[in-house]
Amino acid sequence: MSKRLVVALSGGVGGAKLALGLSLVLPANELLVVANTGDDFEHLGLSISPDIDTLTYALAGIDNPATGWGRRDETWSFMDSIGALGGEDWFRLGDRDLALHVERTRRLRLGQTLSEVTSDICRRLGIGVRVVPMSDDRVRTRVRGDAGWIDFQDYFVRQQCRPVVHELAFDGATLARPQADIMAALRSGDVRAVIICPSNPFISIEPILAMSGMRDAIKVSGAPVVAVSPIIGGQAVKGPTAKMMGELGLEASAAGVAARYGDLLDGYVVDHADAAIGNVGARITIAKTLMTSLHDRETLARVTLDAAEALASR
Ligand code: FO1
Repeated sequence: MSKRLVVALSGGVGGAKLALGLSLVLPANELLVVANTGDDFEHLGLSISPDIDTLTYALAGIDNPATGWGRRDETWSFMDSIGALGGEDWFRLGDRDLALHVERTRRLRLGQTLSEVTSDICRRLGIGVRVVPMSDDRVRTRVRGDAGWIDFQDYFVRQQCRPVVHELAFDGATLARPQADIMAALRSGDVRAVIICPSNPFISIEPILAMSGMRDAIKVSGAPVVAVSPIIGGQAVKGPTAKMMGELGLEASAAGVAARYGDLLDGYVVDHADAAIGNVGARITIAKTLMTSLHDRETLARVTLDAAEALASR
């Protein structure tokens, strides 16, 4: 059996962009995307999984192109009304998006797992690629700022990443069981590449890697591990990555991110702006890593897969 499966780790908007690129260059049954669930939270009585939905909407082509999260062609009647009633309207839930959260919450309360719900929603949205939550157990990213520990979405959305980050924690990560299909895939011997998408390493990728057994399973897979830097020329493409790295006392650079992944990386794709990156303990590929068009997403996906191929055949 030739090694056929690509396993991608993704969170946030940047990860979803590359996941879409990979879905355009691979047969659907050869791509499994691991979705971060550390950003999940309960809000308005609903179970909300932002990184799963950002991925799902992008793969279904119904994502909001301006924000990268939520759906396109949205209406906001619910948000307007709940605001007028004095309810919480800081986390923007469009009317169409809201239906997904209500339905997912209903099914979870019936005892379905997050994976089962995600799989059915992907089927209904016509997505052939496997989108798998990193775990069906609860993992929650928390941020320690000057005022103490806060939930991730409170930090990221309600406070717009203003708090200085002194520490991050992934509550539940050491007890959470990595989702069984992911572990089966990694142990199958059929994985030809593990791709770490250009997501924020701390809030999107580390919760996945923090789960017991995940790093080992990736190493045991025998597949080359290739990450795409989420930082270009010292600036995060989107979100608080660079700010957070500075506050955590880390070098806010492509090299700083590689150092964070440590010995996990075999390959590292960085932008032309970071061509002088030097030795980071992984084989460097220089490419255009800013994805603004569909063509960019597809091209970067090919570059990343080619980098993995070159490593596999060394
Ligand atoms: N991000 C924001 O900056 N503001 C929002 O109001 C917001 C709403 C939202 C609703 C659904 C969803 O799936 C994602 C949403 N996000 C919003 C993005 C989300 O907070 C982040 O994408 C991830 O949690 C971090 O990557």
